[in-house]
Amino acid sequence: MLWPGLPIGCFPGDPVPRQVCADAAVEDEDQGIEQDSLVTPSDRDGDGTADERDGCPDVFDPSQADQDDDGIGNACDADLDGDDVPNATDNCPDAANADQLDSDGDARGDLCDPC
Ligand SMILES: [Ca+2]
Ligand SMILES: [Ca+2]
Ligand SMILES: [Ca+2]
Ligand SMILES: [Ca+2]
Repeated sequence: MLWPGLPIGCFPGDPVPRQVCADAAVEDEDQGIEQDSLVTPSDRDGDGTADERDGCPDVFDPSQADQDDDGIGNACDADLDGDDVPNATDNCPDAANADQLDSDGDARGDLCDPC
């Protein structure tokens, strides 16, 4: 028998530590009401990194990779390489080249153009 809202296995008499089941029940009842955020930092995307330290609090990115170290994780950074040119128009989205130099005009910046 399953109890709605509780992790599978959370029912009276089961071997899951009682605290795990109790926490799950509390979260379900509170529905986001600020209450024990100091005790249990919220982790909206459930990637194991608390929102306040999560480079992308709404994107599941357990690696927390942040190429340009700007505090915005790669998974949600509109400018991965931090050269102030948005990924969509950056001719080297993974290499900082604010000048966008493209000597041979093939739409790939010199910095990341193999030929
Ligand atoms: Ca995240
Ligand atoms: Ca970043
Ligand atoms: Ca860029
Ligand atoms: Ca670039």
